[in-house]
Amino acid sequence: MKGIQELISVLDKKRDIVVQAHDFPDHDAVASAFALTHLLKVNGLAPRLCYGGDIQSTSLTEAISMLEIPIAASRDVPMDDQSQIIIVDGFIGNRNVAGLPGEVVAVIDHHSPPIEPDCKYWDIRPNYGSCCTILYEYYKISKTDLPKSIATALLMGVMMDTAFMTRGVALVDLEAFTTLFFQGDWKSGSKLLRNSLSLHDLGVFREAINACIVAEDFCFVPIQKECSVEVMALVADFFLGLRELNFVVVVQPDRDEYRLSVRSDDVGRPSDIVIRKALSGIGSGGGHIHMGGGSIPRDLFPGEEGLRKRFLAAMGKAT
Ligand SMILES: [Mn+2]
Repeated sequence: MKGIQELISVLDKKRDIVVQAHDFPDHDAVASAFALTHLLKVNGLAPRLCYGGDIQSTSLTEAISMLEIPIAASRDVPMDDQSQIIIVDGFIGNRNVAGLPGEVVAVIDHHSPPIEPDCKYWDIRPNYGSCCTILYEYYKISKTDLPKSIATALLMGVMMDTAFMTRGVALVDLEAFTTLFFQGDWKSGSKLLRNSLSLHDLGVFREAINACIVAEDFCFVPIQKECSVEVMALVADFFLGLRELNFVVVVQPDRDEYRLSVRSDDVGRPSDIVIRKALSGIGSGGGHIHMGGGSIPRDLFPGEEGLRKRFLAAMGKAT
């Protein structure tokens, strides 16, 4: 089993260490980065903590201030070619998430990797429901005390990625959930997660309900309104909750690209495999069996109907 000591053994103590959550991070990514930073500090290192892109989620912004997580945008963290970057919860290839300077030395993730990482240390466990569960095990194995704020952050990450223990749950996620539930502040944590939406988001739902195209159990939802990654994910969850639907794709324009959120209730059509097939040659995507995401640059976008047909073909259905 890999763990914190194996990670530390590949780090150069004389060079900067930066723990980075993926672009437009979610609760799982920020909590994993927060927990890892503390664990490195306990071991005498002085890592900095950052994320790529922006934080678009209001509930995550609130969690960061409630738990006093010292995280900053990558662009505001001084980094040079000598910086050692550790990526958590979002490995997209052997380059930095936000394309910043520095060397990616380690990856800790629970998404199936697009390619085998080419770095000194990697610990990828695609069968885990959340990256926070991996960090929970790092604490457990190294017998490190979990401060309440970190236990709460990890608990929120586990609850978020497994949709409160209803998706992609491994036995170890249940163990992490049980332990963290009693060590963290589950009341504040779950309240924040359950209140992720606001009245401002209703317009997006209204548009999604009007625009969705259903073919058997597949629902394609093109949205024109700009919205956050989090709201898009909640729209996808909403449609998957409709009894007749087992596969959902939400697509939405965001500046110079189109973003996608995918959900599947069918292990025969894993989100990550279907999205990679559907976007082959025009974009990139990944994720897990039950949820996935991706993007297509605007100039390669095949149009809404073109994209819907690509998904139908990727699922082996006649178009
Ligand atoms: Mn995750």
